[in-house]
Amino acid sequence: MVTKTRPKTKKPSLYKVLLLNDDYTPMEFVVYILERFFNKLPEDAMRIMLHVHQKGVGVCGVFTFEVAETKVTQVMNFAKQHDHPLQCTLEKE
Ligand code: TYC
Repeated sequence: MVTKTRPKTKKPSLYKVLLLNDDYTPMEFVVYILERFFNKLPEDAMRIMLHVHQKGVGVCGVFTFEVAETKVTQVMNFAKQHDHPLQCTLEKE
C-alpha cells in the first residue's frame, strides 16, 4: 500500500479584534476608526459601530496575532490622541 505523506503545516492561531462601547466616544469617531484601520466600507462601519453601541462589544476583524496586536495599538493610540476613552482589545478565536 502506498501512503502519501505531506509535510505537517500549522495554521496560525487567529485573534478577534474587539471594540468596546462607552458613553463618551462620538459615533462618527468610531465609524472613522473602522474605515481607517479596518478598511470597512462606510455602511459596514456604521453597522458595526451601532452593534457595539447596542450590544456593548463587537468584532472589527480577525487577524493573526501580530496584525491583531498592531491594530489594537493603533486604535488605542489614535483614541488617546483625540482624548476619547474608546477601548479596543483582542481575543483568541
Ligand atoms: N456609545 C457611544 C455614543 O453613544 C458610541 C460608541 C459606539 C462608542 C461604539 C464606542 O465602541 C464604541 N456616543
